[in-house]
Amino acid sequence: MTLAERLANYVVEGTKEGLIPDLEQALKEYPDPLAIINGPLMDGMAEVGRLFNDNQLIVAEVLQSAEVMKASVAFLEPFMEKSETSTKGKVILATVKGDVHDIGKNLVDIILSNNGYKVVDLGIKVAPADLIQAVQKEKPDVIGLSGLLVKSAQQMVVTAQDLKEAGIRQPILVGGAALSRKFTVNKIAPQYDGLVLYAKDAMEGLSLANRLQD
Ligand code: B1M
Repeated sequence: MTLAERLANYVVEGTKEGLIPDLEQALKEYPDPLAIINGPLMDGMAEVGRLFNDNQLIVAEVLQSAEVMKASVAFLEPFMEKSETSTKGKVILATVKGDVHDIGKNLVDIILSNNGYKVVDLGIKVAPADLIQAVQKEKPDVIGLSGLLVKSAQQMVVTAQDLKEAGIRQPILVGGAALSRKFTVNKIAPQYDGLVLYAKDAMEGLSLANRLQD
C-alpha cells in the first residue's frame, strides 16, 4: 500500500497501529498538515461514510474511525502554521441541536485559533437558547454553526430564526456535509437579518471570517 492508502486505511479500519510513524512520514511528503487531513484522511472518512450507508459498518466502528481522525488531527495540529497576529476577532462555534458530529467543527476551531481568532467552542448539540445566551455574553464577531445530518440543516434554519428573534445580528458562518451554498442562500439566510455565509471546508471558513474582519 502507498502512504496515502495506508493513511486512509487507518481511518477505515479504525486502528492506530502504525499511524504516528506514517503521519511523521506524511509530514515530510505533503505540502502541509492540512493537505494530509483534506487528502488521505478525508478519503478514509468518505469511505467510512459509504460503508456505513451500505450497512457494512456499525456505529461503534464509525466511532473508532472518528477516534483515529481525532488522534491524527491532534498529532498534526502542532505542525500547522500559526499566525503571529494578535486576535483578529472572536468566533463562537457550535454543532447544532440534535447533532453530535464534531470533527469538522474542531478542525474549524484549530484553523481559526491558529490564525489569530479567539474561539469559544460551545461543543455539540447546542440548543438555540444556549447559543443565544453565549452570544449575548461573549459578543462574538462571528457565529459559527456546524451540522452533518440532513435534519441539522433544518435546525440551522430554526437557529437563525431564534437568533433573529433575540435581536442578534452578527454574521453566521455555516458548514457541514448536509449543507450547500444553495440551501444556505435560499433557506437559512432569509430567516436572519444579518449575513449568513456557507463554507465548504475549514479553510474557506477562515477566508470568509477574514473577509468579514476586513
Ligand atoms: Co455519523 N453520519 N451518525 N457519526 N457520520 C454521517 C454524517 C452520515 C452521512 C453517514 C452515512 O450515512 N453515510 C450520516 C448522515 C445521514 C444524513 O443525515 N443524511 C450519519 C448518521 C446517520 C449518523 C447517526 C444517525 C447514526 C446512528 O446513530 N444510527 C448518528 C447521529 C447521532 C447524532 O448526531 N444525533 C451518527 C453518529 C456518528 C458517530 C458518533 C459514530 C461519528 C461522529 C464522531 C464525532 O464527530 N465525534 C460519525 C461519523 C464519524 C460520521 C462520518 C462517517 C464522518 C464525519 C466526519 O467526521 N467527517 C459521516 C459520513 C461522512 O461525512 N463521510 C457521518 C470528517 C470531518 C472533517 O468532515 O465534519 O464534514 P465534516 O467537516 C468538513 C466540512 O463539512 C466543513 O469543514 C470540514 C472540512 O474542513 N465544516 C465546516 C464542517 N463544519 C463546518 C463549520 C464551518 C465551516 C466548515 O463554519 C462554522
